[in-house]
Amino acid sequence: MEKLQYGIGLMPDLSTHGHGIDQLIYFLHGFMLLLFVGWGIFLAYTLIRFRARAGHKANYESLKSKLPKYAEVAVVAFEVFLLVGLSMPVWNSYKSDPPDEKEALRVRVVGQQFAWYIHYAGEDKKFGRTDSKLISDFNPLGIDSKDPASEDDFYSLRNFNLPVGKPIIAEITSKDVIHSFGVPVLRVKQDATPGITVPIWFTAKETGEFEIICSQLCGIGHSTMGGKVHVQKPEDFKKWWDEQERPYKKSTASL
Ligand SMILES: [Cu+2]
Repeated sequence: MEKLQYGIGLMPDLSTHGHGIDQLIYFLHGFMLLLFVGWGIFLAYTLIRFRARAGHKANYESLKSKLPKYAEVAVVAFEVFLLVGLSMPVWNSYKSDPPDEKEALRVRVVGQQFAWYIHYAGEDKKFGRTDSKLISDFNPLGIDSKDPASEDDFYSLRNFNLPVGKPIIAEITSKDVIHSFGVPVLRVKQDATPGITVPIWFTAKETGEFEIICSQLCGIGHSTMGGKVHVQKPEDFKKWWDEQERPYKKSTASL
């Protein structure tokens, strides 16, 4: 794994869907830079041109009447262009292209103050039933051990292992307050809201260890609500997967 270079600009994009998002961010920042420079020059001009001089009185009225009406219309039109012309196509191309369910690895990502749990469905690809009433220190996700689908389920805390090149569908939710699941290098950011599950998807292009952050101020420990994405080669991921303990597995001895 090469060390990531964090220089000027965006973090490296290691996702397959991030290109349009990056282009939009660069365009908007370029545009804001233009505005900043333009207004800066205008401010400097007015400071010099209308500086206090003996015999001159301040005039508060004249600018009001001189601002042409079409300037306001132009601002609104440009904002509509940004939204409809640039943002919406990027959003649409991402949201209208979910990966094939059969191909993808589906996980649940559950936020809580102040950590992320990753719930894997196991070989049956079915998540065991969850119920908030079953949540305890020993069962942080409230997984119902009586549901047969939970037998091969397992979860990890703060560590999200996934295979490189495989589409991932992550169902984002929260146990307590609103968090936001963010993985900057995978161009992933989604609010985690209690009672609501929102699926997102992405495919990692390179192996490595990358940061998970909470992108929504969620309480006193918000800044510590991190984690790691471990993008692994398929064979390494398989090895990791096989090594995971299945806490809800009924031991054959008790049957
Ligand atoms: Cu949070």
